[in-house]
Amino acid sequence: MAGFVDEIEPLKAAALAELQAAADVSALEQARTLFLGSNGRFTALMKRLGSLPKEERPAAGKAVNAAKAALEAALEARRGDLEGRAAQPREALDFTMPGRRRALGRQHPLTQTTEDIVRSFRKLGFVVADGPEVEDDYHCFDALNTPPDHPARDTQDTFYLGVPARSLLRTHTSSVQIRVMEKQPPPVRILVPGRVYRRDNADATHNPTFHQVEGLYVDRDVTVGDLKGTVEFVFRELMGSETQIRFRPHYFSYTEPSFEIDFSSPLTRRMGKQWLEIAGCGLVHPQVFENVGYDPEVWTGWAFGFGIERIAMIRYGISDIRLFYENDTRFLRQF
Ligand code: 2NL
Repeated sequence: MAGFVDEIEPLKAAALAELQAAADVSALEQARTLFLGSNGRFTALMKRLGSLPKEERPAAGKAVNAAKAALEAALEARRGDLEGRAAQPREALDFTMPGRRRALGRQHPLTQTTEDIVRSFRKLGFVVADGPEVEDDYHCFDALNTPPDHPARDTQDTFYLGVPARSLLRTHTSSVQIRVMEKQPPPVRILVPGRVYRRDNADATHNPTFHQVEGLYVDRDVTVGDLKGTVEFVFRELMGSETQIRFRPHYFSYTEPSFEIDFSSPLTRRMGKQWLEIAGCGLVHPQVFENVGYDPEVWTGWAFGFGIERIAMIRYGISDIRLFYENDTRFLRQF
């Protein structure tokens, strides 16, 4: 008995080594025959089981069967490896096939329009500033000289968040200009593009969130002439060299005097209009300068603001603002 059981492990180890060493399926079959075939070495060992004394047979049988099961499992695993390797043919390469065309992405029409606006103002020495979309009512309204009972502050028009206290979603990017002036002394030449929020229902020309760009210029002896020349330069760059602009008197709490800006070009005539209202502007109100700590006796400035969607709609002939937010590639592909 001792002799029989002691032979199992070395024989199993030899068989496993042979199976592992087989480099292909036919070598594996040879190894199998050598150990597990009807005349194989392991089979021979099993045949000797019957000649053992009866009381030794159960333990010896158990040991030899466990070893056989291990060998069969190793055999199947090795066969799987070798067949898997053989089943992968070398990739057939056809070097005459045409290449796969890669679709080129493009920028959203609002991004393109914003970048065109920024590019024009950069030529005049303006730099881009940005700031928080979640604002407080001081930076969005009070600092801009907006009276406490002004309708823009109404909960019907502005998204108030409640937490933190007095917080709201900015209704214009003027709040960023206030923050810049609080932090740096004049002169200032900044451009602030960004997302703004108003409680409007969506329709062809309104959306509760849209984009705006505002500009601010502060220095000594700044005039309405500087303002008008700047606006004209930028709109000609943006809307074509035939563009004309005109200023109409208006009222904003943060500028004095204030103007609405109309423009006229082949684009407006395409829309059946001689003049289209496009922006608002004015000379910065002395109270706004007081609020940020600039001396209004020394410093003068102008500011303007307009909607980016509106500019893009006119440039590209888009009739519904909601198309900008749907991310429908059939729309976006066209720009
Ligand atoms: C519009 C056009 C405007 C401003 C924005 C501004 C910003 C500061 C001081 C003074 Cl910090 N003004 N921005 C000025 C005029 C017009 O936006 O149609 N708004 C309702």
